[in-house]
Amino acid sequence: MAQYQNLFTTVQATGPLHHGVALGRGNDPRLGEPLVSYWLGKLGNAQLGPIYLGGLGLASLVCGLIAFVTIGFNMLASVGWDPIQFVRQLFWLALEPPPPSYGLQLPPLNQGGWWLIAGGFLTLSLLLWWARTYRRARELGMGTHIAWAFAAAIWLFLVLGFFRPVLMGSWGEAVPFGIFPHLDWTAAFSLRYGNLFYNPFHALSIAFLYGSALLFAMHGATILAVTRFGGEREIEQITDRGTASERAALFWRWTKGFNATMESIHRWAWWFAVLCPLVGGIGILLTGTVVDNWYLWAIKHGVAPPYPDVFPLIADPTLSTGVKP
Ligand code: 07D
Ligand code: 07D
Repeated sequence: MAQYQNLFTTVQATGPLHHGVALGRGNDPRLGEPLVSYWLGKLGNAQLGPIYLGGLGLASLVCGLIAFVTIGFNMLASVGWDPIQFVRQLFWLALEPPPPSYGLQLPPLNQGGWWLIAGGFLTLSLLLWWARTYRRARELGMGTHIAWAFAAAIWLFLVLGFFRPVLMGSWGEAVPFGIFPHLDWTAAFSLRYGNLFYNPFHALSIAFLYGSALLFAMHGATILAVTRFGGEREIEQITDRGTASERAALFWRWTKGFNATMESIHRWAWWFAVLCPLVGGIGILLTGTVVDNWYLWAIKHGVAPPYPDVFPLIADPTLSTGVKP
């Protein structure tokens, strides 16, 4: 019997093109005529468009573009406006926040002023896009689960670039814009605060990150494995449990004793994904504000073993320099 092979093959069911449900008062018209793309159909739905842009979408894109162009031109200026060097060094280029000496003041444009402007527009763009996800879901009569999951990511973003710098009293605490520079910041942040591995919220965040990948793999695999019984029609299988969800449930009950349901698995996925940046943001907010050195914190709380007594007592190196962090 031929295997129902569905990992590399897709069933492309294309029906008549449609614009979607009618929109009520106060909505803009949707843009563009829908078209069908065979290659898009390989990834998802073959129908492209029409798209709902609306005021929020437009405003968000404009703000995002201003941020993007501000970052790009500052990077270009940093290589003397040489387009070749711009492309060659792109991954290493940065738009840095103001130096610590400015605190939370407004610095000159070339001393981090551009960074503040770009960050402001990027933040506006994200918040506007968030409002768009909220409003579009409402208009469709959906729950607002997507908007709240997105809000969890925006929370971490705001902690990194706004809440924590404000609490620390300096924009200089924030993350630079740039591909490798933001990784350098991440590594330096961990070192500065005594190794982020000892931050329990970082550990929790990692557990939710890895857990998200595991749940995603298990769920994707389970549903693909029962699509031959109609398992991908998840809603039908929730409200009227058919042979697909019976088999999926039995598989997991047999192999690990416990099974999620066709509905609860999505709750698991949502919480794991949301908790990753949510607890992560808590961990970052505590760093430097409440805890100055996670390694010493871990020793104090019996998480990490102290060095044997033969070594001199360890003090926080940042304190011994006389520089108040
Ligand atoms: C696959 C959805 C699509 C999104 C993509 C990213 C931009 C940046 C650059 C204008 C999963 C679009 C990229 C808009 C354009 C400029 C200058 C999402 C998918 C394809 N990081 N990070 C990346 C951001 C932070 C860290 C890649 C953003 C923190 C590490 C990409 C933010 C810390 C590594 C990127 C942000 C941190 C990365 C791939 C904001 C701690 C990598 C992202 C706004 C959390 C990886 C070279 C991806 C890499 C990577 C974007 C914040 C650590 C450039 C927009 C400060 C350790 N980060 N990041 O696929 O390859 O996400 O880096 O907060 O190893 Mg980062
Ligand atoms: C970045 C949320 C913001 C993004 C938004 C989207 C656009 C538009 C455009 C599509 C990702 C913006 C979108 C702009 C896109 C287009 C076109 C979410 C973001 C709003 N760590 N670490 C984490 C691991 C170490 C460090 C989290 C592992 C070292 C710092 C995660 C390891 C040091 C921070 C994680 C490891 C270090 C983190 C991120 C291993 C470096 C953070 C979760 C195995 C030497 C962040 C509490 C997330 C955090 C973070 C994983 C190691 C530093 C779980 C697996 C010890 C400074 N690390 N890490 O959801 O929350 O990010 O920490 O070694 O700030 Mg870490």
